[in-house]
Amino acid sequence: MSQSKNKSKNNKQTAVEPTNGAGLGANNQKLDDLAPNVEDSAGEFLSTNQGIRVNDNQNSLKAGDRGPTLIEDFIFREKMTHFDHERIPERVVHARGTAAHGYFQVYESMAEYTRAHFLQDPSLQTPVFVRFSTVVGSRGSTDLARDVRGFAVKFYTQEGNYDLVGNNIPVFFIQDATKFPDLIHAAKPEPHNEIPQAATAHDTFWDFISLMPESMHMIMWAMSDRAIPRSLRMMEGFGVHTFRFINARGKARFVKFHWKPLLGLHQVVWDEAQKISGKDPDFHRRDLWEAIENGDFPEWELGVQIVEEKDEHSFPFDLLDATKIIPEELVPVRRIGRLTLNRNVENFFAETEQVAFHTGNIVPGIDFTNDPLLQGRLFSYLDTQLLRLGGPNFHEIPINRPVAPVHNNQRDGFMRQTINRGQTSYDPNSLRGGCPFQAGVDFSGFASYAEKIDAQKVRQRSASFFDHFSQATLFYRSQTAAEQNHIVRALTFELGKVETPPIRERMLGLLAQVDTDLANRVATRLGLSVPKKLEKPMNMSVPADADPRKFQPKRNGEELEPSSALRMVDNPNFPLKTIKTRKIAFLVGDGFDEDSVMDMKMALMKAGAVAMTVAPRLGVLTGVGGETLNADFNFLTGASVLFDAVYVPDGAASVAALQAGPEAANFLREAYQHCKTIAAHGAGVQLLENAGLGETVADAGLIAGHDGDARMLAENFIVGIALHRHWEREVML
Ligand code: HDE
Repeated sequence: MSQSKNKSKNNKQTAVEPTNGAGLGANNQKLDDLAPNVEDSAGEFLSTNQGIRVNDNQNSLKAGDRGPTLIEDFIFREKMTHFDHERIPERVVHARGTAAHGYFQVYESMAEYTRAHFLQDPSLQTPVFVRFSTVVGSRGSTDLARDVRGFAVKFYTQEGNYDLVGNNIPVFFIQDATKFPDLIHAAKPEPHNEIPQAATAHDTFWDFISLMPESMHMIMWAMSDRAIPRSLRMMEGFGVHTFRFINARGKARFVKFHWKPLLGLHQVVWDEAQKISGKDPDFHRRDLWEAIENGDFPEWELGVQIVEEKDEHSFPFDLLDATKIIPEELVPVRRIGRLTLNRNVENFFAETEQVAFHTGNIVPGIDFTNDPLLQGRLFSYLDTQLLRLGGPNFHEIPINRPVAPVHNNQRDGFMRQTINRGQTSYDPNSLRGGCPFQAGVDFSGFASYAEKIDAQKVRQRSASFFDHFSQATLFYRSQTAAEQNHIVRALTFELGKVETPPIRERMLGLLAQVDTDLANRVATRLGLSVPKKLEKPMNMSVPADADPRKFQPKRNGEELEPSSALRMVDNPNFPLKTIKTRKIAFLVGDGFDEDSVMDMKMALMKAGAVAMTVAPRLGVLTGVGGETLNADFNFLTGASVLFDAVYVPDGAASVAALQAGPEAANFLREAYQHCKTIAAHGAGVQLLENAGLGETVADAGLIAGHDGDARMLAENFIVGIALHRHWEREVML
């Protein structure tokens, strides 16, 4: 579909073909800005940090060749001191992450809604830096943990930096920022033994959750396949909070932000996620890196849900409550622009590790709301950077530096880079003609939205926040049968790892409020029954002098219609079925049939997929006609969980070589168990049968071509892969 079609004003969801970044200009202002800071030692002498050329980088200076090292050795001391100080504190949450550069372009002017400069002109490409992350694990933890993914976007706009610091799940666990340290302490490894790493499947997390019914909507999302994406390139992003758009006339509207991936929404299965964590803990990081290196630039469309101010109270939930979505059926998501990631970082530490996002980085035309979670974040992000990046000048670090000019009277502090000229560093001044001067609104000066507030100062939560279950139920009931089964399995896994029985029981009590069938299915697997009556009030997150019974969740009474936009399988927002960038394993040994390999490979490549060979050994393989092929993996390095689909080409000798050990059959069985598409050609069909996947297993994702050429087989194979998974294989709990 062409971009121009997408420019139409209607709100209908469309399938937009990925563009591979076509039309991208080289004029990325942020990359130009970074260029002077890039160091390249090619062809250069080794030197100290003072520029002294080093003659011997192999031996420290000693008193005699067997003598003690001399303190005079300034070269050794500088090298070692720098090394000793190489680490900075990892992020307290979202420590594990990966990032890339790119650009954003709006489809048509959004002037009617916002005066933000980067949303006015469809020909303007705004540089961005995007960091994806998991929340709970340490910096070196696995990518495939069951977790929320961070989706943080820094727009380097002409009016200064705008950060949209979102997640891949549109709601959050808690309603008030003051509960965030409790939530994170409960989720992180337990403090006495620092176990488990990057996992919520332990007592403290579920203890906390079981006492906080407001988390149930988020729990449904976190236990769904949203928390185990196939790729960072295949997940949605959300701003979560309700923000404000303000136009040039000062008219404000509420807005929620969405990112819609053009490659669709895809997941792995939990058994696969756990195995990938062992086989390749960098799976998502590698996937993003390789896609960008290969020119398969990931893309998302920015979507907005806009609500008129007069409609603020017309929903059965509160727009300020971050545990709620606005169902797309109530307010459609309008797609207004496109984000393309087209360049990997030069240096992980300098860019990905040092980038500092802050919800408070906004530009004129965008403003906050009173969402109490957002309000707390506005304090936290700046505060955390002061410690993590060592002082108040972290905005000068190249990756954080805006492309808009910075002039103010802030001075000094650790690591100050800017050399501020002049006698004055205060305002007002006359000695410097009043410079730097304030900017009027017409000159992009930021003026906060003048929201009317007339209230008492209270520590209180609005009663409009008390419906904790309606949307949890909505989410669960909007899933396909296979996806519901995954939620049952995930809860069974997580609660099965909980060692304190009352916590499991309390959770079953809460799950029963979401959906009784869900609670019963989990209870059966835990060998428990759903408690008939709850011993204590459900909500234990109440002030000291309050009566907990007054804080019980209330359903608003309206049953919400299931929303197909909430599921990953058959989600109508992602009608495009593509196999672009999918990795297909070819199981091959010496004696393979050349046509059977090449025909399939060409067909897959034409469809944008990547074919890789997995063989009993590495090195050069020779086909039956004498042609050669390089093995990309052997069975130790190339597990089935690292691929989207498997193909066994023709060639009697090749199949015999694969059958010499159990690995190839195991590979196929595992791919089958994970509901992947499998195809075999000619003699390759024998291998399927030996793996117990013969014709007795009737399945659309199991494609056997006894004869004929591989090109014909390829058509069915490609259709099968584009379906992503064959959920009819799912074993229901
Ligand atoms: Fe964050 N969060 N957060 N968060 N968050 C941080 O900031 C915090 C929340 C999110 O790639 C920290 O620089 C509080 C919601 C992302 O560098 C810290 C609360 C959402 C990232 C912090 C929340 C997010 C962070 C840690 C509750 C989705 C990674 C390091 C009020 C809308 C950004 C840092 C990156 C990081 C605080 C809740 C997203 C401590 C207090 C809701 C994507 O400041």
